[in-house]
Amino acid sequence: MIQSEKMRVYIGVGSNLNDPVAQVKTALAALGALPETSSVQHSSLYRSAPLTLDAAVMQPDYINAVAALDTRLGSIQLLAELQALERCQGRTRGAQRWGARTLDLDLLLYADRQDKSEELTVPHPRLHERSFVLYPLFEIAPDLHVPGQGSVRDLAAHCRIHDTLSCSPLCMTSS
Ligand code: A4P
Ligand code: MG
Repeated sequence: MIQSEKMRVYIGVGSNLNDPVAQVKTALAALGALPETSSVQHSSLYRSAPLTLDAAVMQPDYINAVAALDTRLGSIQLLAELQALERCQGRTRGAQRWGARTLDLDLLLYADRQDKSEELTVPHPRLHERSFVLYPLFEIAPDLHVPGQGSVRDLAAHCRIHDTLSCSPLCMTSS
C-alpha cells in the first residue's frame, strides 16, 4: 500500500560474508533507490563480533550500519522490498538461525508504530539490546524515541557489556 505521506524509517544493515564492507555499501545505495523512498542519512560502518546462538560454530566478524529513509511504502511492502534486496545480494536462508549471511536488512523502526504479527514486528524485537544496532543508530538519531523502550541515547548507554566491548566503528562513510 502506497501512502500519501512519507514515513521516517530506520533499517539495520548487516553482513559477514563475501566482502561485508562492499555488501553493506551496496545495500546502503540500493536502499536509497527503493521505489517511493528517499535516503535521509546513514551511519558509519561498524565492525562487531558475531552474536550467535551456538558459540562452537565459528563465524566471521560482522559489518553493521543503520540507514534512515523516508518512504511512502507501507511496512509490509517495505519488508518485501528489503527481502528482495537481500536475495539480490545472494542471501540464502539455511537451517541455522543467526547463521552467516551476505546481507541482513532489518526494519528497526517504522515511524512511531508498534506492530506485532507473524510476518513483522516493529520496533525490531532485539533492537534495544544490541550495540551493533544502537551505536550506529545513536550516531544518526541520538534523541530518537524507541516506542516501548526509551531513547536511543539511554539504550546505547545501557546495552549489554559483552556486546558493547565487541562493537567499534570501522570507517566513516559519507551520508
Ligand atoms: N521479521 C519480523 N520482524 C522483522 C523486522 N522488524 N525486520 C521476520 C525484518 N524481519 C522481520 O528473518 C526472519 C523473519 O523475521 C523474516 O521472515 C521476517 O518476516 P530472517 O532475516 O529470515 O532471519 P534472521 O535475520 O536470521 O533472523 P532474526 O531472528 O531476525 O535475526 P536477527 O535478529 O536479524 O539477528 N551479530 C552481529 N555482530 N551483527 C549482526 O548484524 N545479526 C544477527 C541476526 C545475528 N547476529 C549478529 C547480527
Ligand atoms: Mg534479520
